[in-house]
Amino acid sequence: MLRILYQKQHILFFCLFLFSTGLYAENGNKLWLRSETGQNATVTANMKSLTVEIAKQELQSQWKGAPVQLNIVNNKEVQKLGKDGYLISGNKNTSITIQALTGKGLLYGTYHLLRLQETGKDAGALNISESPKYDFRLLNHWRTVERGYAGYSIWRWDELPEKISPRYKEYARANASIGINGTVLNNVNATPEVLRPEFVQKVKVIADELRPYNIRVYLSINFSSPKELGGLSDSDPLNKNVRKWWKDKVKEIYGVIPDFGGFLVKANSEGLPGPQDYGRTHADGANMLAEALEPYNGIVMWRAFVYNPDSKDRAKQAYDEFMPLDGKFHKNVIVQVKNGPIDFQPREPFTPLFGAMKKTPLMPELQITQEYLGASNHLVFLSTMWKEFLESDTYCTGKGSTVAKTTDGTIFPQKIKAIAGVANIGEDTSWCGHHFAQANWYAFGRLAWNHELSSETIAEEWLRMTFTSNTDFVNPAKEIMLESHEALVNYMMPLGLNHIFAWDHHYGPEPWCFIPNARPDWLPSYYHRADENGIGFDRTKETGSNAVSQYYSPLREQFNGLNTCPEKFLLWFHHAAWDHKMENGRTLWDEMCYKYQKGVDQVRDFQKQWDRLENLLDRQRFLDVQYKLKIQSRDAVWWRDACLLYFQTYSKRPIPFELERPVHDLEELKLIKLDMKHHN
Ligand code: BDP
Repeated sequence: MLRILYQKQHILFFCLFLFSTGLYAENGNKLWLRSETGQNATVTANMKSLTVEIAKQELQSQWKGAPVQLNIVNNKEVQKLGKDGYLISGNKNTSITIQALTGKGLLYGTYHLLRLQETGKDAGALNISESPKYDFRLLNHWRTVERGYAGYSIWRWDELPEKISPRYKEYARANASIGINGTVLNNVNATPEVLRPEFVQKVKVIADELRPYNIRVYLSINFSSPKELGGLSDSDPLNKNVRKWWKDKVKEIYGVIPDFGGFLVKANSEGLPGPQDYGRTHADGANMLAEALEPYNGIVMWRAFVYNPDSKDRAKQAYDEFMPLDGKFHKNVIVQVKNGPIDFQPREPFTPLFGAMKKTPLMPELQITQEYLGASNHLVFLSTMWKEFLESDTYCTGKGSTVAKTTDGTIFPQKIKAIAGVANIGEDTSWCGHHFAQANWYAFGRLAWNHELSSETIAEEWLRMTFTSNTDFVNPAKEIMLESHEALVNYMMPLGLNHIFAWDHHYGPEPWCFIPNARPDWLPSYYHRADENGIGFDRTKETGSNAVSQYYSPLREQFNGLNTCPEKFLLWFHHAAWDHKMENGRTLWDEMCYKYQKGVDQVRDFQKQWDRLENLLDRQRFLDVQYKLKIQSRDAVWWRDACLLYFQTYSKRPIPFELERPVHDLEELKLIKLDMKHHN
């Protein structure tokens, strides 16, 4: 006995030793789900299904309170909450009941209860009633790795259908825990190959893995598939053979995957085929697919990411192409629109289609992966950016018509209510390549469920679940997160600047980039328009592209006026003079210098704040984040120097003398060529 005790003590000391020396590996693999109790909580359910079983197991292994009863019920109260909604009542010290219309509702309620426990909010009487704002809460996976910076795709297509990676289930669980219920498995730049029967078999295996967690699978399709794969003479949406090909294909898919979700389509965009190749419209194309999917309740998500090299203003094109089609789409079509009119830039005003298309449901497409926001190297919490977008007032039905309300059914009666996020998930042990990038996956799910949650709440939840509830850690870490997006905007593209990245990758600065014969709209100068007089893209009514007219009053007047335009969008809408007077009295040039410097200072502060937290978290994650912050800090200086030194060749003004001086030479910076292949 003594010996055993002695041994036990040894083990204990050994564990403590590992912990204190940091050998105990915390590699981020567990995400925000790390609350095993080692006990077996009492959980009963009034129904059996795979999904309810999962709910039971989650509670049994993690719940620390009184017995939980899971009940599927069918009364008015739960009916109001829809198929995904739930009620939680009771008290952690006596008993708890979760009620829902379906097993999915019980599963979501279960994760809610566990979240309350993990964040220390499960005390007292519980009386919770929840239902999601969007019915379709989807991740989009972009091919194997394109624009994902966390290693290879988690979908191991080569090994499927024979071999099933354990990560599929872990992925499903993580998503279910934050309410995500759909996933588009392949890139929007889709090859026709994905519709081959062999590929559909692979998709089936993933669908089977995800289904118990209430996650449906979808595919991106290539519009030319009937021609490329089916051997037809064309893929014209009005050709009856083409229509039949799609009907047959859809039937075949549903024969294998009965709850298949539908198609995501990128057409006539960046060189991909589409209905316009045959003189048809986006609506012709989308409706053809919608008809094929309708008998099975499948949906079409048709993307509005379109721009032509000859367009005078890329930012206007989606509106110009899609507005005339309003009301012409089938009822199971939803148009998927990026948050901003250009392309997931550090900051953009919202795409003016939101609120403008009144008879067609729109779904926001957000980007969780940080394609233009420092990839997996920079700590940037995207919730604040997404909230800024979702809370933007479109004024489509007067004050208060926010983007969120134009898409979640509040303003327009709409059959499909959906939101998508381009995933940042890869094979990396930490899933996302940066521990804090997990927070963006988490935040997307939470906002898709309830866009009214504050970024602060989301950050706090995530920190407590992922690291510790110790407020000495949580509060400063939260401060960093909440400030991080603005910091990135400052050191990369303040005041409405955008798309001044290096050629062929979207990581470092190259505002000077010039490639002979390149599409003008793929060059930074198209966006910044810097010259001796000033900088910025003139989108005003009088002298510019008049993109402002795509917004409702009073926004359009506000954006149109040089002195009424919010300064964060100044250079988005105006070509402003270098000496333009800013609100604080500085000239535009000086203010730009101040902003870049501020961004650098903010990241340096993040470093300081992070180092202070050293003893409050595990060693491995502390060091990982510390290392990434160093990169971010160096990158911020790189951005500041590159942009200021280059724009200075036009402004011909000094960097205000009280500010730090550049530490690089422009010529030296021009020589940097990053190989982003290894990032991809
Ligand atoms: C751009 C990406 C490109 C995507 C495209 C899209 O660079 O990889 O294919 O968006 O959204 O941001 O279709």
